[in-house]
Amino acid sequence: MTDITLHHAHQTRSMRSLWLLHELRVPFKTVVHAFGKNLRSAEYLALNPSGRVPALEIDGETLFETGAITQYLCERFPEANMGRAAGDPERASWLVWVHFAETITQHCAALTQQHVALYEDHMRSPIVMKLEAARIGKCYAALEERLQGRDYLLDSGFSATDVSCGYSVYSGQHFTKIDGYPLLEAWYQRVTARPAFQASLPPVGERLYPQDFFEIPS
Ligand SMILES: N[C@@H](CCC(=O)N[C@@H](CS)C(=O)NCC(=O)O)C(=O)O
Repeated sequence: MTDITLHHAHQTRSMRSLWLLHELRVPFKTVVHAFGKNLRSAEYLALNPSGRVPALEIDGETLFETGAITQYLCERFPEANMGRAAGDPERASWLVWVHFAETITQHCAALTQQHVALYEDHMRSPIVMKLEAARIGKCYAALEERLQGRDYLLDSGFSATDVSCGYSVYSGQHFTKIDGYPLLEAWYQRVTARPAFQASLPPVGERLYPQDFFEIPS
């Protein structure tokens, strides 16, 4: 049996890998880290040299970067049909939407920094907040466009693209609402109703984000 350990912090990008592991229905262990200085310990830096989550240990190898973890796991466990292998007609689209997820999340990360890490009002920049929120909006518009005539990001149905971007929209919703994007909203309801997504949510009282939505100052 494959030995898999995911290093995770609640509501962070590692939720993307956690959700995918649940979709793949493979046995794995989870080590939950507090989102803080322990990610800079020598022990953790040996797993992920930038001190970030996730890190994935699998049969003696250690991976970091959610995009790489997604590709690796989908190739390793093809039975769940989460990936589209080289040669598949949807391979290019699969790669694009798996990695587009990070374009969205870089803005979420900037906003998380502003709202969660820079907790004193005078440390925050309303200009940065507005800019980053508007840039998430552009990404939502791209997803809305892609979802024209589709229930999922690929024509062939649910895949790791929906997991990767689904997590991004989950984190983006703390800063920018999706109600102006009807297809995106319907897709988000569809993908987050999945038991694998529900199983990747934090337990009550263990959230990274202290609230559901952060208003951007006007
Ligand atoms: N591109 C990386 C980004 C990983 C990343 O930045 N993770 C954040 C959580 S969302 C983190 O661990 N931040 C901790 C820190 O910056 O100290 C990936 O997709 O895995």
